[in-house]
Amino acid sequence: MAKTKPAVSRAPATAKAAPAPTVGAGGELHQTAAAPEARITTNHGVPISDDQNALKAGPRGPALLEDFVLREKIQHFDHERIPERIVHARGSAAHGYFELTKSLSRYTRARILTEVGKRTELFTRFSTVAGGAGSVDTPRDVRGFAVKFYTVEGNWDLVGNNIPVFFIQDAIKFPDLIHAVKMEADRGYPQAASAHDTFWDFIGLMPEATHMIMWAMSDRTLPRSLRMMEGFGVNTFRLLNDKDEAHFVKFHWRPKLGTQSTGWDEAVKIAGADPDFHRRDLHEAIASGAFPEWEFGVQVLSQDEADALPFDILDATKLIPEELHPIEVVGRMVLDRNPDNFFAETEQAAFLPTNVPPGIDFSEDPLLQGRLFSYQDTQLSRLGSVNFHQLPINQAKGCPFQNLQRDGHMQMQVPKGRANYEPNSLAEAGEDGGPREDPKGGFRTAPVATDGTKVRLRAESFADHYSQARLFFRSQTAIEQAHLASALVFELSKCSFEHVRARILANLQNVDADLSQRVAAGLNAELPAASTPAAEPFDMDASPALRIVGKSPPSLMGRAVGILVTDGADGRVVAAVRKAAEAEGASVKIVAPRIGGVTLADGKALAADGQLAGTPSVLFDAVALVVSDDGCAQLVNDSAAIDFVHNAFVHLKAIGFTATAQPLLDKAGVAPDDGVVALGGPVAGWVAAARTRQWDREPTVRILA
Ligand code: HDE
Repeated sequence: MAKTKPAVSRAPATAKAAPAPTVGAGGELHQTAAAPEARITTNHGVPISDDQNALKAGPRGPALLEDFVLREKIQHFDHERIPERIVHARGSAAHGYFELTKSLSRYTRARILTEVGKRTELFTRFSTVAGGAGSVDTPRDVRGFAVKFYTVEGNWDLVGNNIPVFFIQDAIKFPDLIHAVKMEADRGYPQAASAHDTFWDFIGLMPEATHMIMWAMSDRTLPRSLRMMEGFGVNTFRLLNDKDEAHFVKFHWRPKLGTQSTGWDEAVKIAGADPDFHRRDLHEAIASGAFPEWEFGVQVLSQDEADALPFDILDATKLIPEELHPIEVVGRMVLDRNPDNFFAETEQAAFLPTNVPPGIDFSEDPLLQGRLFSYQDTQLSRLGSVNFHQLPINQAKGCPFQNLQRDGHMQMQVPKGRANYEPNSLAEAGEDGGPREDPKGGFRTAPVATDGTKVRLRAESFADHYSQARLFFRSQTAIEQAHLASALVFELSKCSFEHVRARILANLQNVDADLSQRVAAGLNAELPAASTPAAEPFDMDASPALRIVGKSPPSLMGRAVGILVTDGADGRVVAAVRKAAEAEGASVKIVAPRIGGVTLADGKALAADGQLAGTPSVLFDAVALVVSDDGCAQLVNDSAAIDFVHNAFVHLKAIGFTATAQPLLDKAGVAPDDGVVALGGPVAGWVAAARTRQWDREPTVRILA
């Protein structure tokens, strides 16, 4: 028998709007709607009187089939999931706008690129590639950077990555690449990791991937924040002006916060501490009004300029060094609004490289050509209907969209009249004849001459697989080269096939002798002879633009600072650190042994943003230790506190400390250096150290290849 409990009333979430909830006979909480418009209904609008109990034959009896309220609710729940994206399943997105600052009317008639000052609404989704939708945010992986501009001439989807080149040259190899990198077919692991047999087996046999591998093994694949990533259209597109004159174009995004990365050990630990690290960071930044911003740039080339390059502009494994052909900044993107609903917007967003407004066109890049088919096609199984363009997030919001396509699953529009074909002469009978072609304003393809014999061949001009891999490696700073070599050692150490490791080393010999020697030494392997390249690599002038180190602005803008406090801490030091960090645009979090916060030396309470064990220092760019003698005496016996300090040190972060924190520094193995700064007086020294990583410390805390 159900027990009868006395009725209790609890404060409802919206105290004014709804009356107090009551507890029913079974102890369940009933929240009653105050007004008809607030009441819960079935999907068909029938008001529901009891959403706590299924209809049963007696209180202890079986449920009745008649209960349409129960059936509808459970059935909808059973079908809540849709297939995740085949690649780029894990993603985070935001709304924002694009503003053109310089007209490209010489090259294009696309209004989004010619109307200076006009703001165009957009939706941008960032993603990892290999992991499933529930995987972590910080694996070593390429990041997707997909922007949907709702232009007045239809949607333009610029579906790019945070790396300007790609693994393969021809779309027909894409399923193989993705099968090789994703979890292995028989065992279902590893999740979101390239460090395994099948990936490196494939890569060793695909020398064209070598340039991309340089990028993938660099710190570019460990972004500190989605707000701190560059973006690239990767494929070569065309711009087409009023006279139908065509130019090649490469698209670029440059983050205002600079390009910044974490270290590998840090990324691994972040994955445990906060699997949603990037998603949370983006959401919190936008919610706090710190709107991420990117410059939008183009490299525009005539056919002659493209022909003069020492590589083929149609080959997506090549970039155009900006020292060779500058990037012209012509606009900016600001992300200023979080999605209201993750599923309806971020999950249902469908990006299509085929979405281009008049004035933008494709090149013959064979990778791009395959993409032009794939994205539309994949939505049919992912979103389940040819009408996915009618979902609010995918609609062409900047302009009307209408044609004579009809019906299909989930048709949400109600087309009027009889005109569902054309040509028609219904107008002559006084009826609506429907929409018509616009030969002048409509999309036109660049009138590019083309002829050729049907062949399955790779162009000779695609044969050089190593020159740009070499360019990338040799353009890096010594720190970045060491990270890249170490990443190769790490990944290949997870590859159990000796013959695959040898093949990769043989390929690396064609990139750079020093690199291949360092990797071989890191594997304790013999260095094999170089593999025979399809085309002899050549040396190019170094491109400093390909580095990350030195590219972030000299401030704490967009970074996170953690202050570890205990009871009895000096509140003046906490306030000084907070003020200095916030003045430079950092976000500050107080970390305390208990979530209820601490009582400072002056008796005042200080609230905590995070509890020590759940808020490790990997979540911050710089830390400060403001503790009392007693507090420190306790922390030296707490591994969470020791790890907090130790990891901040080995992850090359600035550590500010009050003299009272010295025992904790000692226990955590912190040796004094320029980044370990006493917080006795002014905190300017700590701020200066916190603006960058302590690269000089690295050789003392890590053995790199
Ligand atoms: Fe994609 N890619 N891709 N890709 N891609 C998809 O489309 C594909 C490629 C990129 O946030 C899929 O809607 C083929 C290059 C991003 O929703 C799929 C080829 C670049 C996203 C697909 C490529 C990208 C995708 C999976 C080789 C950088 C996520 C779900 C010819 C320029 C977009 C979907 C989002 C997603 C196919 C290569 C970027 C399967 C066949 C090169 C950012 O259609």
